[in-house]
Amino acid sequence: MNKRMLMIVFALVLAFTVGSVVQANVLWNSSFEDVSAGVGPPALPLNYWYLADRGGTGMFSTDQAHTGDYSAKIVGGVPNSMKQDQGSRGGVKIALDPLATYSQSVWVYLTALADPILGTQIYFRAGWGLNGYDAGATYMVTEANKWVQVVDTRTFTGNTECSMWSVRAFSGNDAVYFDDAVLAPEPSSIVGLLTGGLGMLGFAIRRRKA
Ligand SMILES: [Ca+2]
Repeated sequence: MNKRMLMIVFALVLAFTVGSVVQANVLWNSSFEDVSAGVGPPALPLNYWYLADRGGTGMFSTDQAHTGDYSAKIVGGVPNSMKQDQGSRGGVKIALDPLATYSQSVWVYLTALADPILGTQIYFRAGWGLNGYDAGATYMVTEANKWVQVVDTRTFTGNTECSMWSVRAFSGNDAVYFDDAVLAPEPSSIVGLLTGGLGMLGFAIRRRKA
């Protein structure tokens, strides 16, 4: 195998490695199937997830599940809100690239609509440090008693001291179920990274030849 072939193979392996690492969902226990003892404050025994200072109670539940056996059930709280964050209060740090474009989504099962016409508001938010928050994304779910997926694409603009990610439903005292939450870089971000990586590789090769 000549040097050029080796370089191409190396580039492909690099591309594949970077691609697989970057594409991963950065949320822990995103399908709520790991019901072992919770990491984080004992107030919310959802492994890797906890209530976001909004009251109410949170639990793993087999009442409803979008996939597997479990979902996260939140009753009460203003709003019904759960999150993962950087560990300042015992949570687990998630790896958020503050400049990347992310796809964020969650499946929601509402047991009632907060407003019979407008539906129930779902709100995503990412944050940096203790008080730095990105602009949130708001959606209205207009159907109850079925699983509905809420999807958003967003470029975060926070600083590098990330991170926390939360999802909320403004559903009052009606039970809300969440399942299969995803926070993952968009393919365009991956393409950007790959292009940059391959560009640097080309630059390195040219430098070697020069
Ligand atoms: Ca599940």
